Amino acid sequence: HAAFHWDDPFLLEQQLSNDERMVRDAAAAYCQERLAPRVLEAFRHEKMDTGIFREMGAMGLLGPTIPEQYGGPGLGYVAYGLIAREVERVDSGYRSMASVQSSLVMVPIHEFGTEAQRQKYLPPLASGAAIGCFGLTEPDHGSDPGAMATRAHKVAGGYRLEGSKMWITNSPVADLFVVWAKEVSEAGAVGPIRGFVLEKGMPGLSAPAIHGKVGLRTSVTGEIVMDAVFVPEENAFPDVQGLKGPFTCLNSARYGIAWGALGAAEFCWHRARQYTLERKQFGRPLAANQLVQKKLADMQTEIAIGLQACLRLGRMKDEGTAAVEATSIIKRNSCGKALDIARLARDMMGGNGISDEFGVARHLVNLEVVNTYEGTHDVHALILGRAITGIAAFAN
Ligand code: TGC
Ligand code: FAD
Repeated sequence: HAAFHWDDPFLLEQQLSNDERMVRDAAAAYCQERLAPRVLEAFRHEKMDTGIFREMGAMGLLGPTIPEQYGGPGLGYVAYGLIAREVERVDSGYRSMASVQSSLVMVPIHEFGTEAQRQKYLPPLASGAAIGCFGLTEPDHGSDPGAMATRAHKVAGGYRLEGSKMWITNSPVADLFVVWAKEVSEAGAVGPIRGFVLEKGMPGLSAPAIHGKVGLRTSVTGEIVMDAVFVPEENAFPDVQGLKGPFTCLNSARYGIAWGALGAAEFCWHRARQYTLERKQFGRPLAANQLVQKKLADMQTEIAIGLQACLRLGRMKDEGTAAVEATSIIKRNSCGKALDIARLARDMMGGNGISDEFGVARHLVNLEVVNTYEGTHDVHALILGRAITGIAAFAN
């Protein structure tokens, strides 16, 4: 009968195309050879290396789904997910840097930008010469971005942006800022949410860093402060209006996170397996204990099933059959399960599990963030609850 592969029980490997495997292998080699050796110091000292964008760009890891004419590699969504899994196997902060650039900055410029915006901004973003960030969340509006207070006042030749964004990945090092704001007409009427591309150096624009994060310390996070920033008309997305704009970007980023979080979970599971095989207590390996084996089996089950769901949604996205709610299922499931797995692995490694040198505690605190951003675990439950019942539990 067929052999059982403990680390790939449903033979995910066989369900990938040759091209997808090649992309995955190249991403894995880069992540293990170049990112893994830097992660401990970067995490300890909150050091974010902007050179990583250029390295990733040179490897074709930024904007994986963006067509070649704009500098991207023009890959499918499964390849994109496989890249996210390899990057996050090393650290969620590195995956964050890449997913913001790819899904939250390049996707909206490609989908909603003018041809001039695509040609100007996408090639430097794909190569990593330019760094992008995405400003939706505000100090007083996180899960409910529709209530945002940032305003784009229509003025001659463009808009005057006023407001501030909070918890913005990459903002302190960003060259380009995709910012969402409610348009206000010259008569003072508040209109729909619009998207704008701001450039570093515009008068009135600043992006102070937020320090003291206990997780995601390899990725820099900041505010975006807009004090009467003039943004010319040519920097506005011409047609997209309402939450559809930012949510279209989130559909792509949340999907990548679902793969990525399981990459982090796989790291923790493999580490706990290795550790409990090597560590002896009471005269035998920890892995010889039933309680330990049950935990390893629970981890295997959640990871194997979760990855199959990610692969399925990737194929649906490539075919054009993916409803947005399906992304909520896997974003919520992958993040919640990865967090549980990291906690279990941390516990199985005893005191050493607390040391940052073993990587598991780092993944654990990172995954607390990943479970919160891009829609919290509970907000995704409410999105699904609305789809199941027809009743929006978060609405007034
Ligand atoms: P709702 O009534 O649901 O929708 C308003 C309009 O938006 C459309 N829409 C979508 N369009 C495309 N894709 C989606 N997923 C969409 N979801 C909604 C919808 O069709 C509607 O369009 P229209 O034309 O009818 O107006 O709006 P709501 O205000 O009731 O939504 C509530 C809720 C909870 C679903 C939503 O606000 C939500 O998802 N909140 C979570 C906020 C969030 O995810 N923030 C993420 C910030 S970015 C980030 O965290 C980056 S971290 C990245 C990293 O470092 O890796
Ligand atoms: P809140 O919305 O205040 O939620 C607090 C708690 O209340 C959560 O448990 C939530 O589930 C719960 N809750 C909220 N509403 C309801 C409800 N109706 N019913 C039941 N429970 C509810 N944003 C960006 O725009 N761009 C970025 O690049 C970005 N990067 C980030 C990086 C980091 C490190 C972090 C921590 C956040 C980042 N975010 C970013 C912001 C992130 O998306 C928000 O933190 C997230 O959407 C939650 O919003 P909030 O923090 O305001 O929490």
